[in-house]
Amino acid sequence: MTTQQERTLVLVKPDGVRRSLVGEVIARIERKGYVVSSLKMIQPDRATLAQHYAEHEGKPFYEPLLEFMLSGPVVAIIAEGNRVIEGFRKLAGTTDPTTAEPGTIRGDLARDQGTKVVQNIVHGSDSVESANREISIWFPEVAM
Ligand code: IDP
Ligand code: MG
Repeated sequence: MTTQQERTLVLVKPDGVRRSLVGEVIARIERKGYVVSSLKMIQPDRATLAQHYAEHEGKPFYEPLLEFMLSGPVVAIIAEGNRVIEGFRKLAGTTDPTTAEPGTIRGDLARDQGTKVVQNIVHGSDSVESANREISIWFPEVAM
């Protein structure tokens, strides 16, 4: 690789890890042609999650979201490729798994659980700025 490709931060959330969907998520990233360049399983602490979800502080689902994300390990992934930020968001599907398109991770693998927070298997950065910020939170050891 001669040029620095775009990077995104993907999390397999605790529901995805509990349901043994880590391999499924990675396979979809790789089959699309993106490259997994960093990978780790972590039990996140509250401070890390508060940083990661800072934009949602104060929203009704914020506390349930943090509780859910604290409920088990997550797998953090850096995926690389041209337009990977947009591309992974398309692979993931829309936030609500009930209406996420079949063929997407959320559309194929998740459904409404009747909980206060939507459990939807994955997180993916939504912009270059978010990706840089989130990669530095989850992978402080990886150089930007
Ligand atoms: P995204 O993950 O599709 O980017 P965001 O709006 O950034 O969606 O929300 C972060 C996460 O918070 C979602 O993935 C979902 O788990 C949860 N969430 C978002 N909106 C709601 C809601 O209206 N009710 C319950 N949970 C929500
Ligand atoms: Mg988001």
